[in-house]
Amino acid sequence: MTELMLKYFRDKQQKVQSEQIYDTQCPYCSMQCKMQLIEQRVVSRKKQKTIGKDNPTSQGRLCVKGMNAHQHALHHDRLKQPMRKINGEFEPITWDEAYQMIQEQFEQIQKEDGKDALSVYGSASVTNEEAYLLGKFARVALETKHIDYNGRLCMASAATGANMTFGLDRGFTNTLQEIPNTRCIILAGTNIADCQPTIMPYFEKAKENGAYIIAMDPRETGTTKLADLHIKNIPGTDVAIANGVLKILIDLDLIDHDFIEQRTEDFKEVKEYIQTIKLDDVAKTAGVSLDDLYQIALVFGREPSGMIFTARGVEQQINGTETVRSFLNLLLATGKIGKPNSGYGAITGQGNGQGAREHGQKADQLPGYRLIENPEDRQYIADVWGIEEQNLPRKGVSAYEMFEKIIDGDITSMFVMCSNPIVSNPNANLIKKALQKLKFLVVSDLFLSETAKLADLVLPATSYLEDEGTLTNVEGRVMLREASYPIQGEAKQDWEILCDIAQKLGKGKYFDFDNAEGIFEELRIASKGGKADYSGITYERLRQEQGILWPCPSEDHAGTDRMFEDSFAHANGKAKMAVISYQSIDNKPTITKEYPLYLTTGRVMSHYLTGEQTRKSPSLAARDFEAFLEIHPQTAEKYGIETDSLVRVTSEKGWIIVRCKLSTSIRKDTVFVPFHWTEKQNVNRLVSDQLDPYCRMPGFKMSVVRLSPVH
Ligand SMILES: Nc1nc2c(c(=O)[nH]1)N[C@H]1C(S)=C(S)[C@@H](COP(=O)(O)OP(=O)(O)OC[C@H]3O[C@@H](n4cnc5c(=O)[nH]c(N)nc54)[C@H](O)[C@@H]3O)O[C@H]1N2
Ligand SMILES: Nc1nc2c(c(=O)[nH]1)N[C@H]1C(S)=C(S)[C@@H](COP(=O)(O)OP(=O)(O)OC[C@H]3O[C@@H](n4cnc5c(=O)[nH]c(N)nc54)[C@H](O)[C@@H]3O)O[C@H]1N2
Ligand code: SF4
Ligand SMILES: [Mo]
Repeated sequence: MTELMLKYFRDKQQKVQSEQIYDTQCPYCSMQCKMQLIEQRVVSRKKQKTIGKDNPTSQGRLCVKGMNAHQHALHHDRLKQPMRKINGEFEPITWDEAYQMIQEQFEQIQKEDGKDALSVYGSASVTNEEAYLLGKFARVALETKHIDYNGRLCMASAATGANMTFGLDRGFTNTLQEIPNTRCIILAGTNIADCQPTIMPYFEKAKENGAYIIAMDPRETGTTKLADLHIKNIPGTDVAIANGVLKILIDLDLIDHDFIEQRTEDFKEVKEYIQTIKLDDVAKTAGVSLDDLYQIALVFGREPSGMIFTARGVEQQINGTETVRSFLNLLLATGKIGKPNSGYGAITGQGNGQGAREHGQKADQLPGYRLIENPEDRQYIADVWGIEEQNLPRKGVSAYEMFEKIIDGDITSMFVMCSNPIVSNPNANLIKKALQKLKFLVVSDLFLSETAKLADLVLPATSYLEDEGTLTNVEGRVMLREASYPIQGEAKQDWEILCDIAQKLGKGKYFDFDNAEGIFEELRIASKGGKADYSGITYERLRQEQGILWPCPSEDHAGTDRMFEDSFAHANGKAKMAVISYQSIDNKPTITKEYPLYLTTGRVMSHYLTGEQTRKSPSLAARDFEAFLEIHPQTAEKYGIETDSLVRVTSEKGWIIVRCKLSTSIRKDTVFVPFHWTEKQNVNRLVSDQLDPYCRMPGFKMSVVRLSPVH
């Protein structure tokens, strides 16, 4: 070998030796793409990049957010020590001091204001183990009924709609592998192209195979571009469309009589109501054409298979539950569920949007999708936890309602884990007031978020790179996220923080865990026999089988790829259709002279939720560095608004100032603002406090506003 060759091999070997590979999973959306962080040490500097890793769901693909996720996780702004606020300034303290402070404050508040004065606000971005433990922490360590989580703002209406209709809620009733073979797809209020980009090839393949795709959205998006038919309806009118389509299906006898007879109930009442509605009125209400309604009905009714997907566009409405149910009526009437290539998907949002809604973070819920007001469920979980059933608190209130309770003085302290409610809740001005009013606010986060800034105590949590655990993806597939990256500073895993606090409060024996797997072993038992049964799943199986779809009731059970093949989950095995009126929706916002435009809100590809993480990532922030208002050029002209100028947007609840982006892709009566920015750009200052009566979901997708130029 020549000296030159030797040098080449020496260099190569050195490079390999200084290259570390960490297996992980994207911290963002519900696709939970598997990926690897590759870290190279070049002289004394570290260089990182993230690449995709093969798996059954994302098949090695990554979107721009996943590729750049390490930029926020390794950002120098990461919290590295607990911090206490003294005279308005944060100062670092030790964990022991932090725990001491929590103990003193919590005990004092319990004494002064009662146990239910403590509250817990959780998240669907944490692992199943942490979501499970947080529910137990609230009920067993703090003994409060007040716990809810950010998923209330996300999946609540889809979950309630599916539970009411099918008796069970798993986001997608099938596997993604079936999508390419379906013949007709309705995408209602979902922008998968920007929000779950790595899912797109399944739909593109379906289209290649000849499927007819219908998208409903007041705006043109990457997703509507894929569609054969784009229904550009007025925000909040999707029930009218679903009802109109059902009327045509019934009138033209494009329904599946056998399926309706054998597998559903209440069709008769639905038919009676539907026969009273007028298609002209439906079309006018929704701002769409009769031809479009016929086209949807003819294709969906005639094709042998079909799927309906909904997401937040139709779900984040004050009639979100009913909207979901009106679409499920279409599936049931045409018998397009419980068989190959047909089914329903409520496209999950957050990384663990599915799992975190099953194991007890919700105000009315216990692990395994059990109910806190059901005597048998209470007894079962009390036994698993080793407490008396009568000591298990009762049902609390939803996420936004906890803030109302703070204003009322019923709640005086809050523990927030992995959420930024001041940016993500409706009526953000009230949220700020509420958080400021608390006697003691503790926030565990990666960064000093806008919410954390208001805290009395901030706890540094670990990121996805450092925190092992399971998450349940968009398919209902439980996946194990490996995490071996060295923990930064003194940050701790969220589950470890909960165990430590419980210990300090004298409840250590209920929280005696050394690792995430130990918590998962208890979760398996707690979910056994419940609707979301994880009892057959083990870490070892997850490693070998690359994820398992629940329910999985025993270790020799393969998991459940397709739901409802033989029966639905209600006691009589039937699905319940529902009479859903589009005409009388209480308190529905309507445009007036004072507020002449509809406002809808949502996302852009490069940012995630409240932006706390993606705004830290230079590659992502560079793509969209400020909020904007998408507005039709003719509407802009009407209100004297020039392109790229600043505009004040005002609703009954507040105002914001954002820059205008003129675009013909949006309806003329509607404007759109993404919600990834804070303070004066926080669009949730405009969103009202009305909630869906069934699931307490806010109406993020429809407000009414007026615009004025800022000079
Ligand atoms: N890039 C990115 N991806 C994400 C997220 C993110 O923040 N950024 N968040 C994740 C999470 S938690 C979630 S929940 C999902 C959300 O995923 P989506 O629900 O797909 O996202 P949104 O942008 O909120 O809303 C989808 C579409 O609904 C439309 N829409 C608004 N009002 C209406 C209406 O009344 N009717 C109809 N038919 N459509 C309407 C909007 O114009 C928008 O294009 O995305 C996940 N993925
Ligand atoms: N107007 C409007 N508002 C909306 C929506 C909308 O469409 N329009 N969508 C709603 C939806 S669907 C959702 S899901 C909510 C989301 O709302 P939020 O939950 O408030 O959003 P995030 O930005 O995910 O907040 C997560 C916080 O936790 C931190 N964090 C990240 N990982 C970890 C971790 O592992 N541990 C800890 N302790 N902290 C961590 C992040 O830095 C961040 O500050 O917003 C809702 N709000
Ligand atoms: S944001 Fe979603 S689609 Fe993009 S890499 Fe992460 S998990 Fe995958
Ligand atoms: Mo979400």
